[in-house]
Amino acid sequence: MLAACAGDDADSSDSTTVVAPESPGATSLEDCSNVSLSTTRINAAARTTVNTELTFDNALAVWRMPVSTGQELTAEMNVPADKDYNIAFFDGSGNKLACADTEGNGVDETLEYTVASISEIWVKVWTPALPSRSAFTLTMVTPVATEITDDEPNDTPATAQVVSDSFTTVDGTLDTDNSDADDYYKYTVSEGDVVTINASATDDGASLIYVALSDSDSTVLEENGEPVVHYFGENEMSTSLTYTVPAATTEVYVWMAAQPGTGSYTLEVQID
Ligand SMILES: [Ca+2]
Ligand SMILES: [Ca+2]
Ligand SMILES: [Ca+2]
Repeated sequence: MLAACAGDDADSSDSTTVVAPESPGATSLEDCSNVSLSTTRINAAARTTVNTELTFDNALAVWRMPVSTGQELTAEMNVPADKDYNIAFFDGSGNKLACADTEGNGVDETLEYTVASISEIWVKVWTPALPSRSAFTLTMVTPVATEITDDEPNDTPATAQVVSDSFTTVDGTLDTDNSDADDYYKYTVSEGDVVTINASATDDGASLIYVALSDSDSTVLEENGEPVVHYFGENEMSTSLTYTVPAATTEVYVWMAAQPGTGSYTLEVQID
C-alpha cells in the first residue's frame, strides 16, 4: 500500500515543476554510490534556471537548467527537520557529476560543481521518506557577471580598459575602418588564479576576428604550450578558453581583434 499511496501522491504533484517518481522504492534506497537518473526523467525534468529558489515537498524532484562552461555552481538545500534529503547533479546522458548524501534529518546539504563542457545540468533531489510532505528549499547559486561596456579608446595594452571585477561580461564591437581594430581589457591576477574566457562573435563574413590572452607586449600567453587564442569562423563562433596564472605574472590582457572588418562580440571573463 505504501507504493500505491506514494504513486497517488506523485500524481497529484505539480507536474510543471517536477517529474514524478517512477520507482519510489528504488528511489528511497539510493545514495551517492548508486544514485541514477533515467532517460525518462532526463527528458521529463522541469526546466528552470540557476539563482532561482525552488521549493518542493515530495520525495523526488528533478530539474534541468542551462549552464555554461566554467560556471561555478553551488546547490544550497534547506532540509526539513523531520526528513533527510540528498542531491546529485547529472549531465544529459545520465552521468553523475557530483553528489551529496550527508546522513541525518534536518541536515542541510551543500554541493559544489564547476561546469565542464556541458550546456545544461540535471539536478535530482531525493529522500528515503515517502511521501515526504515536508518541504525542502533548494537554490542553485552562481556568481553573476558584472556588465561592463566597450569604452574606446582601448586599442592597445597601454590604453586597455582596466577591469577590477573578477567576473564580467561585455557586449563589444570592432570596426577596422573606424580605428577600432582592437579592444583590450586588463585584469590584475596572481599566481594560481584561473582565468576563464567565454566568448562569442558575429562578423560581416569577411572579417577575421579573434580573442586572445596576452601580456603587455601583445604576446599571446600559452597554456600547456598552446597559445590561448581562438579564431572565430563560420562553425566556430563561440569558444571557452582557460589559463592558469604562473609565478611572477600580475596582469593579463584579454584581446579582441578584427583584421580586417567589423564584428560584434560577447565576452565573459572570470578570474578565480
Ligand atoms: Ca542528506
Ligand atoms: Ca571596440
Ligand atoms: Ca577598441
